[in-house]
Amino acid sequence: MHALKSVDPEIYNLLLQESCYQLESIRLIPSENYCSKAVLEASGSIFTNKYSEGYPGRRYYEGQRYIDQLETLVCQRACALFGAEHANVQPYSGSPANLAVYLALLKPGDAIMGLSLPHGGHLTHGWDVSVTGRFWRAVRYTVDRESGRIDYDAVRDLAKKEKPQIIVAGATAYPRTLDFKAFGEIAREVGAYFLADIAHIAGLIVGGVHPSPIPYADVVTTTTHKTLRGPRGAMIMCRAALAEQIDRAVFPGLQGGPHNHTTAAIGVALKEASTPAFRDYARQVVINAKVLAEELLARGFNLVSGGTDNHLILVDLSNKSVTGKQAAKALDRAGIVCNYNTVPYDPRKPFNPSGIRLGSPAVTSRGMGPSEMRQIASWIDEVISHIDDEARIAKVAHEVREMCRQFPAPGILLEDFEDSRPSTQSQINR
Ligand code: DSN
Repeated sequence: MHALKSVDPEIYNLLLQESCYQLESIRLIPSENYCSKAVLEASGSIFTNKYSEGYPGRRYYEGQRYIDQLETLVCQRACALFGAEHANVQPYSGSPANLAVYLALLKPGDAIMGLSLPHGGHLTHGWDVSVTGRFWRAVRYTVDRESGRIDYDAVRDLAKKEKPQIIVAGATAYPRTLDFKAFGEIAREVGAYFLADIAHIAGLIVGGVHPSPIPYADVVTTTTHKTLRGPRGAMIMCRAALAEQIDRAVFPGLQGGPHNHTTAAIGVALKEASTPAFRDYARQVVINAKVLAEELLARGFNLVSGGTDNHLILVDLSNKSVTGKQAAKALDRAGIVCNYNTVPYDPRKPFNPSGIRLGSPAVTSRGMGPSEMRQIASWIDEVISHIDDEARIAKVAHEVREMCRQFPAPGILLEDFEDSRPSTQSQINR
């Protein structure tokens, strides 16, 4: 980090502080993770210097002898890992990937049917404030009020009534296994395309602990930085028959030049995700989430759907006399980072909802296991039960830092910085 330090000490210092923060806190935001040093090296590489609008062998710029090889290799890795017929690795992130699918397959005003955002869906599955709910007609399915789960008969009835042109299966806050086969059948029954947005669970799918949508979906989108543990980016996979439409929608339909440094880093992540060690990782993510869920249940926390099948837990704090925002902020002061989140049928507003969302991908990447999950549940309970007791929260923060020191975070080496380790509590801006 010599060059960064001498050219821009302010950014260097923020990077150092963020590195310490990521090292010394328990990161439970389920969409976050730690990517490897190798992924970071590819992401921070000189591939960023090159423009390459177009696709391998069909570019609008010369000088593509290595970039063409790079993109071809990464697409091949994606197809091999997921069993897809075609992959496009150019989308800048998950939202543009989903937009590209709609641009490719829908006309303005067609209907997108997706899981309602407050029930665990995503903005780009047809929510009002998103372009996807403005340029297209949004049809929203929900989870069942009692079970907290998707009711596939209700989804089928809604699809038959509304006749959407595309049905989206995918979520940001749904703790249960998605039945992609059922979604595929419903889409076929009503003549809709089926898009599976697997952003949250891509790593679980390639790790063999969540069923794959590939046999059932026309198109699959995913981000690459969540359970897949790659750089911030996205991919679209589809049947060969849709390849040309999808590719034309990404470029020139929506985007200009691909971010080749990101393509390279996605390639590294896909290689890492194809190893037996990654399958072990995915299995452990699910085990850790289950243990954390059980420990929270034992402490009187209400979990949406009663538990989890995947990497994610949605806690409804209505019985705890704290809001999601109060809880998330107090936990952050204790060094436990999560996000406040609406729960299905939440009477509160999204900016101060009733829930918090927790996930196990990042802590599992650090090698934490069931005994650490038990400890984390105990700290969460302690903080939420003593939300106004700053001394108690500071005590937990100290214990959290002590535990974090025993678990190195992939990709973060303080030796990369010239400065000695800052005395964290004073320098980390919590
Ligand atoms: N913002 C992501 C999440 O936190 O789930 C989804 O895109």
